[in-house]
Amino acid sequence: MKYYLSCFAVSTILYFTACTSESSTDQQNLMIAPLEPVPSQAQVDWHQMELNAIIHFTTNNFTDKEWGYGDESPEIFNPTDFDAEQWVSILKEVGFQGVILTCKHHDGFCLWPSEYTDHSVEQSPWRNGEGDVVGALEEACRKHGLEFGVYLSPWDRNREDYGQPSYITYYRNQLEELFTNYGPVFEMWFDGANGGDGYYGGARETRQIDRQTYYDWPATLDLVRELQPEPEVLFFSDAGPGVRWVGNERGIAGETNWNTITADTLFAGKSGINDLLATGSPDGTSWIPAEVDVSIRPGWFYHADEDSLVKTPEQLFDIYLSSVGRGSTLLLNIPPDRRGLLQENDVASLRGWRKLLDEAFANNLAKGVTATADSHRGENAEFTATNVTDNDFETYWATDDGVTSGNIEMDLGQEQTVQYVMLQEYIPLGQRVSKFSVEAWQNDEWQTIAQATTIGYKRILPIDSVRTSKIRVNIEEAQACPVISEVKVF
Ligand code: FUL
Ligand code: CA
Repeated sequence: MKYYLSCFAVSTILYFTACTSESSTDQQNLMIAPLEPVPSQAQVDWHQMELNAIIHFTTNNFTDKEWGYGDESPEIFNPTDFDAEQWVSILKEVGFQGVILTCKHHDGFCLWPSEYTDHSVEQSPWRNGEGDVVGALEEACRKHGLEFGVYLSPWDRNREDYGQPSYITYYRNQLEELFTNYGPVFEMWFDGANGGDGYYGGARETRQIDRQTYYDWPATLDLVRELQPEPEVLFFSDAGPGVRWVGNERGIAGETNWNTITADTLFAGKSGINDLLATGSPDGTSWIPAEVDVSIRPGWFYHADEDSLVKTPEQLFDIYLSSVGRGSTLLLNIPPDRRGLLQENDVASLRGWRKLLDEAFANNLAKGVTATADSHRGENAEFTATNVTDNDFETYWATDDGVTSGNIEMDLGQEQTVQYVMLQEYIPLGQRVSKFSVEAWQNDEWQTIAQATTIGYKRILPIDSVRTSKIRVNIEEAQACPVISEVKVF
């Protein structure tokens, strides 16, 4: 009896041990290895913001210029009804998550009372020299729950010492002021325009700097990282390292849009560089997603004669499709007018645009429907196709390692008119899909209604109004097993 008991005990222990070790091996096999490079948490958060605004405001408002020469007197800066709360409340209302301000544009005029120069709001009649645009906007952002970002032009046409080492110290001192007094900053914009003619303290001449060496960017970025260790600041420039320029100012990301790129391939003057910025490269060594910066008006700054040229809600909607709809974040410029308010036409366009977005994407016809796939990872419930219709980015359908194609079918329950299909890859594990198509069930067979390459954080495919009861997504090619968070149908 004793013998049997102990035998039972031993075998039970062995049995449980075997089970546990077997299931942990299973778990290990099911775990999806990230496809490097992958985004940092700050980059994932940035992708999820989708819509950010940039505000261009300075003495240019009062001279009607796009690039101030640097000899503008601070006396001319005098908005009559400045109200940063008006900006932020409207931006929030229409869906922006963050706002970046030109704290200093190429003309050198500072929108905050910098202790390192007199060329600032402090010398202006606005609020008797007591005003602070940066502070007012930052405060309004915090109050309304928007992220705050800064643009500080490296090129400075006002500074006498632009081109010399002392200017770099000046530039860094100003970054320190901004990050210390107005942080945390979610994104820092380093503009690519550099050198040329300017006032330069009265010299009125043309100055060239060596773009590769003059600013010593690595040291400047390290300084900023020290000033703000947490949360991570995303640095925007032509080549990142946080976010890259998309290569045009028309609001258009590449139809193929990899978040990955090899930064070394991006040096000024290389031909085809703008195309590369728009598409990225599938074998890029860093995660540096493209940001689509574009202005709601022809210019970046406000000009009364452009009041009739504000982009229409329909134009903004198209820009949304070619930016957010191609896996980028949109950075839309809205310049306040001479009063210091967002102008009525811009506000009307923004609201009209929001209405179009809400109408187009209000009703996800695939929400909660049963989805089936030709296979799913380990035949494990954690990776079933139904994960793509649960409206949760964190749950996904995935295939086994080595399986780089597959399809997901969604039964919409009844005939519906489909105008957009939206897909999302679970980018924390890397960007994978390089070719896919969408089919609709029509006249008892599958008809291809869209074909595309990359997905990334979000891909929206406009469909020519199709009536169908079933949609099938075919992942045709991927760099590793596809990991799809969501498929939505509108
Ligand atoms: C460019 C600048 O030269 C424009 O004035 C504007 O600030 C735009 C966003 O970036 O490089
Ligand atoms: Ca999901």
